[in-house]
Amino acid sequence: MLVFQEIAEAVICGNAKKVKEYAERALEDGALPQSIVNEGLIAGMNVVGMKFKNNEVYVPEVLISARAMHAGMDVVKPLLSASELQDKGTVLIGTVKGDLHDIGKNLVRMMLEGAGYRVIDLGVDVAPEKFVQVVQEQKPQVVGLSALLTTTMVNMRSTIERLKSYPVKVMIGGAPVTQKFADEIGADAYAPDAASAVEKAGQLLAS
Ligand code: B12
Repeated sequence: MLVFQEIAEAVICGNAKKVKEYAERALEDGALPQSIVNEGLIAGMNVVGMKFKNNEVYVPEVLISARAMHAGMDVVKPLLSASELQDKGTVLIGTVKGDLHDIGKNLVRMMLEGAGYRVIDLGVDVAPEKFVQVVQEQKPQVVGLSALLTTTMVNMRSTIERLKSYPVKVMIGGAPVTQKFADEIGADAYAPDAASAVEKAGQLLAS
């Protein structure tokens, strides 16, 4: 659909007003909320991520694009959550200690909510003790850890170690994370993107 490309381009340009407008138009035209997220918002943010990596854009542009992406998220989020109302299980999610990146984690949360999971989001810079405390209180079946920095990936290991004595499955993700690293630190699952995170959560809950 052409409108997905328009959404992605508006995210890349950081035009929040246009992202909102195109997302609303896409919905009116019958596009699925998940497709707007995957083919428009995430696709656009991926390009921004690549441009940042290649020094073609800098931090302010990235933040402006992230804000534009959130404007689109605000349009589709109520529909994603309402699309499947059944409670499939609870996932506790957060970005690990020392790490402030939350765009990908928020996408994973929204996709999980859209797929019918109850999600408790602890935000960013979450200490291992905090994960443990909320696991004790809320008894989620799955914990999702996000890290975008090679320097904070180690905090996934310490969080998993502390969660070992609780009946939860841990799923990890974030740009520098790999299946190999997940195996090394004893994570139950790894997913490279938000759509596969939903799949993996389903597998963990079924196992
Ligand atoms: C946006 C961004 C920022 C923003 C963050 C805004 C925010 N609210 O998140 C700001 C400007 C604040 C920022 C700051 C910094 N950043 Co930064 N940032 C990025 C950037 C450009 C994009 C990240 C992003 O949002 N990608 C888009 C999302 C959709 O992708 P994603 O996060 O990978 O998420 C997907 C998957 O990984 C997966 N996933 C994510 N989480 C989870 C969790 C689970 C459970 C699962 C299953 C899956 C999953 O699903 C997601 C959706 O598909 C990346 C470059 C890049 N290409 O990744 C650098 C990058 C991550 N940043 C980097 C750096 C160095 C920093 C700073 C240290 C810079 C500085 N010198 O101050 C600070 C660190 C601050 C801190 N303490 O965290 C480096 C990291 C290098 C490294 N190897 O460690 C990168 C790679 C840029 C680079 N090439 O140098 N950053």
